[in-house]
Amino acid sequence: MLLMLFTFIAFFAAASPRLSDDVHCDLEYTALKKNIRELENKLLIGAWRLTHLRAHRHFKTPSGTQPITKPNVTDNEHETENLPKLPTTAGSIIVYDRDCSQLFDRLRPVSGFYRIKPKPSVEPFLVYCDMEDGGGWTVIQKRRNGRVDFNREWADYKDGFGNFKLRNDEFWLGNDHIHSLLGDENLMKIDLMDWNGDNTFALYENFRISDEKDKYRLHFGLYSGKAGDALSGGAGMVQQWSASHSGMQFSTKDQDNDRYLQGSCASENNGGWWFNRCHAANLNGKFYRKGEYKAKSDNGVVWATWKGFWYSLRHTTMKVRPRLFLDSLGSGAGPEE
Ligand SMILES: [Ca+2]
Repeated sequence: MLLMLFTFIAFFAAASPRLSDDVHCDLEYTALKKNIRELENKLLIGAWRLTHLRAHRHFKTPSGTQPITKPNVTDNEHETENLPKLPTTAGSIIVYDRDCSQLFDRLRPVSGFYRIKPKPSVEPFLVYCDMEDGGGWTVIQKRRNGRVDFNREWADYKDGFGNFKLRNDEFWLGNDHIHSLLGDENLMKIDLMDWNGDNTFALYENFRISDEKDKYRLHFGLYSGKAGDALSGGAGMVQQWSASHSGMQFSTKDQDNDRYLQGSCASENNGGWWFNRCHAANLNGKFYRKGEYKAKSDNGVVWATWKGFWYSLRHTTMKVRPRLFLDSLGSGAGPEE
């Protein structure tokens, strides 16, 4: 019995350093692999951003003053072919961020266009990340200058349209992309600017849309902010009955899913939106180059609780990030009870 015990102890003493060496080695190998993957990611994103900046002439040569410019290239002629595409093949070392908030947490990059992959089943796609205003915002809609026509059909609103290269490019991210991006616990911020340069905003908790089968029906939670709760249709019960966007399906000029039986809100209002009968907010409306406008219907870029139905806004941004984003950074509020 003693002999057996002795043999066992001797065996264990001989084997255990080996075992712990192996485990240690494995751990080191895994950590090293993770480090390499992170560095490779940083390098690729850095190289991509550099080329992106250079292509848009914000890049300065090391000698200092002369930005790199290309002859005969205007802002409207985008140079997508020069931008290296981040790899999208399965098994590639690139691990895409879920959204701009995750990218912000990881790398603190500047605002710009980045590829994200909100869900494993979704192909990566390009989004504008607003890394200011607290950072980590994924932008789903932007109006700036009226260069992009928003009076489009279902397929365009489904897939997304506009330009995805310059800081002030206008776009709709696409209902499929928006659907894949919006989890339950998010915060949607809508930034608005009028033609005097005055700004305001609206915040909605848990903004989300259903999938195409349900015509991208709109859901949102609590409102806060200064622009007024136009998505709920305004102050009065009557307005809310006809203009609340809560629970409405998406409509475009070729797919009328609104509650206006006599006609098509999307056709009258020149854009795709979650129309009721018809709206108190339509950020995809027609872009007028002054604030106040006259037309047969209130078809401007409208946020009625701020400027009324007959004022078309100059800048709009719809952007989203996880609701608990600030807490993950350490907002100073301490842990939730
Ligand atoms: Ca209708």
